[in-house]
Amino acid sequence: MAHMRALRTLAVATITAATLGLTAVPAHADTQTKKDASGDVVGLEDGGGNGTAADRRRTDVLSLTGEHGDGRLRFTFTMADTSQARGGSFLSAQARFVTTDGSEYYASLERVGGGDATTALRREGQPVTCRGLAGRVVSAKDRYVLVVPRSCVGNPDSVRFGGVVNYLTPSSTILGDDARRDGRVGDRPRLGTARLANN
Ligand SMILES: [Ca+2]
Repeated sequence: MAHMRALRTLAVATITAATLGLTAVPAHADTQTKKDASGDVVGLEDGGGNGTAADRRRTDVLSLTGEHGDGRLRFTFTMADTSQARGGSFLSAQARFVTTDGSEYYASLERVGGGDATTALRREGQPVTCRGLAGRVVSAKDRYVLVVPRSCVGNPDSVRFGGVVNYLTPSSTILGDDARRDGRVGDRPRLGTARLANN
């Protein structure tokens, strides 16, 4: 019987290896896209106004896509408009995600007056040094893209994610749009319920 068990173990191991071999070849990232309503940008200060139509378009998230695989997390905000007013305007696109062990992270892209994007990563509110963290503006597609190496966030099995865009206009109006809420912004971006697994 011991021999049979050994054979069975070997067979299972072989089948598992073959299955892994088959599935590992076309490596792909687990992807989820959350579409968000158009025109649901809100003013964030009492009596602070709702900005101009152009201001609201620059804040309006149309969808947020999360991808998890190939050694990184990638968050793509598709916007109504990624142009920005010159001068004192300030925009931030923040992806919030919670890893399998419950740690909360924010990856953020920030941009002043339509200039180059800068990025930051925080864990439980504290800055995290992360080599390979990247943020870019894809103007041709009106997208903000954030790339976070998995190694910077503890190589999680899966994450839940959400995101928000905030815009401070040159006239000091503060606007916001949560990718998972219509016409409302909470204290923190709402997370999705489905897990984005690593592949
Ligand atoms: Ca929106």
